[in-house]
Amino acid sequence: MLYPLTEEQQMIKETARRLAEEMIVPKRAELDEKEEFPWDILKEMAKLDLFGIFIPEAYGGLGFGCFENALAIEQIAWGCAGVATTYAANGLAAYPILLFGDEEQKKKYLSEIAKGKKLAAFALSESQAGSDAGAIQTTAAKDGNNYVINGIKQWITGAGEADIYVVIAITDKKKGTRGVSAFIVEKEDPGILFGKKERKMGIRASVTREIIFEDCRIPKERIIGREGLGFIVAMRTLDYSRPGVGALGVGLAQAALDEAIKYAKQRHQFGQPIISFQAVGHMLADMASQIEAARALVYAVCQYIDKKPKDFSKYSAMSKLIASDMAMKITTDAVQILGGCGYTKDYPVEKMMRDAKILQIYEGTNQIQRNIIAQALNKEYGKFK
Ligand code: COS
Repeated sequence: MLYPLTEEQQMIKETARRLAEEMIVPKRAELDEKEEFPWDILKEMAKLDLFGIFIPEAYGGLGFGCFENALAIEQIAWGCAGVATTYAANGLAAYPILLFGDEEQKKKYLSEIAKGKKLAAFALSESQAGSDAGAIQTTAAKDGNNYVINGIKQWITGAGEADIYVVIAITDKKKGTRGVSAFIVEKEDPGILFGKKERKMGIRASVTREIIFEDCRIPKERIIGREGLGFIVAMRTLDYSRPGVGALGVGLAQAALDEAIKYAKQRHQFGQPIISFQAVGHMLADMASQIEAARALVYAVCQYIDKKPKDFSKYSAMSKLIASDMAMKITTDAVQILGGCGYTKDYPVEKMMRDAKILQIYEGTNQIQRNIIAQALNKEYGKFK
């Protein structure tokens, strides 16, 4: 469907698409096979100004919003969901600074992120704090003009490669989620170490590592917002970034559909191309319809967020939920249409199916998204009790 995009939006979309076609698609199988971090692609993204899309012009960005960011993520994910994860996770880590950082922090860190000079990573999860984000155990103790961080973060996208880390840690255990704070840690700070690199099923062009903080000492000015605001910083950040996961799902599913149609037109069985069989045609029709529905929702939610409403957690969760479940289904169906070929590494759809699975898990499992939506409904309809 032709969405009415402005000239700038069209340019962002086309720039990301061109990068995907010319640089990402030719390399994606190798990146996946070798679990290689795509530094050369990231350098090109920096040249194309793709890292600064939603960062204000005052901090070196392009000054657009969530929607334009989603347009870029979608096209990059059409090329490779692993590369798109690396790209989107950098944006995820920029949000806490953008939303809650002070002027100094924005000037220093956002401008480096916007220009692609430094990569950023968001460190919330721990081995015992995945869905239950409030159960983190990493601590940040005030010591004079410093905070001293101790603990282990797990499954952190970009860890080890990124230079800037937004770290969520406990500053006052007695206060529960109100005793949690957010900090900026630099890779060069003393006491930050990187643990094992996870060997993943998919999105293997992105890196996922543990981060170990051993008496990691940072200046007290690196706190984001104030003490006790960290849980809200993390939750708001996820509200902004989850539609990006939706966009990633839409791009990935579109790529799988494109492959399935191409194959169904050239593959002959019983003397005709398999696309002419109703069984295959109906599968393709369902796939195309579900992609358009998810795309419409993701775009609408992003445009709603860009109007800066007070609360949009429910819609953000819906866009992530619908588009990621859709991507899992469409990539699985694409493998089915390609049959035996689809199950081999000679065709890209098996990678797409492996890549899609994580979208239902990261940035909050889809079970958590349903909880968020159900909780919001309960609250909204409470007045009718
Ligand atoms: N925006 C602003 N504030 C929010 C918020 C949001 N989206 N979500 C929660 N809060 C506030 C609540 O209002 C509450 O504030 P008060 O203390 O003032 O009442 C506080 O945060 C605690 O909220 P809640 O009680 O709902 O927290 P829970 O511990 O029950 O956890 C969920 C809520 C499940 C939503 C949260 O833990 C979550 O999102 N988990 C998934 C984490 C995740 O996505 N991990 C992926 C890795 S990060 S890439």
